[in-house]
Amino acid sequence: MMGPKARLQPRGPSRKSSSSSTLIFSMLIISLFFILILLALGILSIPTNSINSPTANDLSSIIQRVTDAAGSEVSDGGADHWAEVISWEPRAVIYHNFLSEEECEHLIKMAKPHMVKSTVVDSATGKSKDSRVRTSSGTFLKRGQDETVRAIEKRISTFTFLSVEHGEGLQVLHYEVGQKYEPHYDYFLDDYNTKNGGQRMATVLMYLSDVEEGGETVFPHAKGNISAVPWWDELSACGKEGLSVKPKMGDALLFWSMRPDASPDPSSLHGGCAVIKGNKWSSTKWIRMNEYKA
Ligand SMILES: O=C(O)CCC(=O)C(=O)O
Repeated sequence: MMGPKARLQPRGPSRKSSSSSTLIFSMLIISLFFILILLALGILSIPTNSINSPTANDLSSIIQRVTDAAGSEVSDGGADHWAEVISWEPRAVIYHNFLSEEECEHLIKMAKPHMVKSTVVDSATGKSKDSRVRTSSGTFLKRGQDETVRAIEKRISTFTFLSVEHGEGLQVLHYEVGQKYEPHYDYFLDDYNTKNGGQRMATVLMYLSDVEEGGETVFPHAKGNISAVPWWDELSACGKEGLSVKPKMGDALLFWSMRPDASPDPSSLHGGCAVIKGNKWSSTKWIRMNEYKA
């Protein structure tokens, strides 16, 4: 039996449990506040599938699929394939390890016996002429010349979304020490050269060799912070005159000579800096607005 002192009281929330839930709640609010500050400062980021994420522009699977679809025997040794947008004016992107070493060697081997001094287009007549602004040597391969060329052309078409039939035959170029190509446009200023296929709208420049020094592809009228490229310190004086790409065997540079409204883009002015040390081999694919009868 309970005595009068042991009478039961109705139970209210105890002081101890209410103070601990206030503490937990305050800690949650403080943590949330802290996370918001870190997000605002950019120290923390929320994972997204945006184009800035490394997986969004990882091209390994596309390269693999294109290589398989084209039935190429060439293996790329598991190289890393990825795209890097380097400029919006002009629109330009580097596809890293676009070609395998074997493909680069194959193009050089096919071209070597046929190299002749490079020419430029005379804008008055539209005909080719010898010039001091372009001192390299080169040759054209036929579109679809062999299995390797077909595989490369199919891959270019996949990455540019432009059909193989709009492409001129690949041109293979060789620059020795001192040789260069002064800044120029790839689009034409005459009517003669646009009869077949219309204007050149895009160019894919593939580097078939590394170059020890010089030989950069330079865009002197590119907009933006040209010295922000990670390879700035490795560029020659000519390379520092604009946005530059350092040749690396297997890499491909895609840039557009036409704006999306099909007007010529003056910021696409580009040239090949003189090679200072080593040799430069490259291959160019010019892509027209319409079908190009090869
Ligand atoms: O070799 C280079 O870097 C530039 C080549 C070029 O401008 C071209 O082929 O149109």
